[in-house]
Amino acid sequence: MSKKTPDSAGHLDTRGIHELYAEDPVQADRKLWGREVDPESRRGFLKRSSLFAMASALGVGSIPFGDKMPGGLIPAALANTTEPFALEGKDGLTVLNDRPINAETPAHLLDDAVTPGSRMFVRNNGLPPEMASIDPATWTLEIAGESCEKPMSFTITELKEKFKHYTYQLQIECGGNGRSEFVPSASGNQWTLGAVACPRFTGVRLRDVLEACGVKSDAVYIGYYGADQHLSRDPNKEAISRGVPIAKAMEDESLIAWAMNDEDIPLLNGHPLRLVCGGWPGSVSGKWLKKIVIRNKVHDGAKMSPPSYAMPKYPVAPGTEVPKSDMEIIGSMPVKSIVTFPKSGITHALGQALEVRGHAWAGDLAVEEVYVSIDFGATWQKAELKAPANRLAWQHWSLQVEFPEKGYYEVWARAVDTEGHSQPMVVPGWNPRGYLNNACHRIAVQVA
Ligand SMILES: Nc1nc2c(c(=O)[nH]1)N[C@H]1C(S)=C(S)[C@@H](COP(=O)(O)O)O[C@H]1N2
Ligand SMILES: [Mo]
Repeated sequence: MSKKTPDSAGHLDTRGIHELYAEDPVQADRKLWGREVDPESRRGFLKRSSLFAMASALGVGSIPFGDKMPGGLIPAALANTTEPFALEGKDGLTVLNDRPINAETPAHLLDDAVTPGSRMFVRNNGLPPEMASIDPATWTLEIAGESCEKPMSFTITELKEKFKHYTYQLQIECGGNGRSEFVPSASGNQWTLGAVACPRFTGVRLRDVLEACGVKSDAVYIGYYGADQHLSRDPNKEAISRGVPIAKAMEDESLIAWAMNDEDIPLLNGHPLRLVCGGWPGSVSGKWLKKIVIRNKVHDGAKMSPPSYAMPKYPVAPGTEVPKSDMEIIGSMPVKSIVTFPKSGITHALGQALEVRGHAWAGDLAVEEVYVSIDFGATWQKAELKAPANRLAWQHWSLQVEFPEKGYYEVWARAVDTEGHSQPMVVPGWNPRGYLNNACHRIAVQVA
């Protein structure tokens, strides 16, 4: 971050928000909320008996559905400030870490139907290649591995000439999106809601390229390698090298892409070539793609083995230590939605309907229904839901919401997938690394 300065040993300050809280809660509040917060409210002072205290802390007259507000809930209104930060080519992202660079997009900046490059989150495990070192004209992609019949190498021009081009809008969400809400906290980037995007990618089908190189009958997985470096700069170590089962790799929508929204892919998002396997944890969509291996076993690259990108096979109590042998690799992501309009914290005039809208997605599945509540989940109204642009694209939903009287409201959104799974209203299954939090997003609206 621009304001950070190295300490005497030359280390940048990349402490997470939890460490900051332990050290200096007032500073941490300023960082998280953009202002000082009453220590009581920080702890979640919101017992029903203190609704009056809460209303005054929020600077509102009343909370019409306060009797339905769950005890201990921290009001969404306290979480609506985000500090913009300048990251080249990005606009308004919140930076969570600068070594490696990790930045998420505030929900209200994800309002576009197709996410522009400037608003696509960045999740780096290592050090990206420098722009000056990338020459798309000489960049090569190698296809190899023990289950590849004819290992080959292609330039980007060859990929473009030899294979048919496809364009799909594909949803990518980091497996750790929402991690910040787990208690006890899980280590890693404290993503809130914005490690998700749905740009339009153009490239060739992974399947077509793999088949041109011959997929042996014993193939079960593919793995990728990118041109980024391990944080240690040790050339023998990979920052990350993950992959997907062969069936996912062979899907129509699994792409080797060179363009995003009809332009070069932004450097931080994988220029000049990346893999895109929508609907799965973003970590399977390798950036700065140099090599793909066809494997006769589950790929064993960096961050492929539990606890990385893995969940306990059974529900565990918060804080439990889970043996690696009891964890399984995450596949399709769960159903989820966000409210992208209005921005949390707005004031709205009583008597006028408010258009509330956002996106919803469901991993490999589609979203069947989206519901909205303005009374802390006591009742739900069905939103209008559009079909996806194509399979694995997010879907847009909207609803005209009317408020019965003045006061503080929260608008909650809840999506249900085509197999009937609903988003939970509270943070679901705690897990050691804080993955798959698909709890309902809620925004604060003051009706005056
Ligand atoms: N080579 C490489 N590919 C990578 C990563 C990385 O650090 N290096 N991060 C992965 C993770 S964890 C995610 S969530 C997505 C994020 O894609 P984005 O940074 O373009 O948003 O890229 C994936 N692909
Ligand atoms: Mo990720």
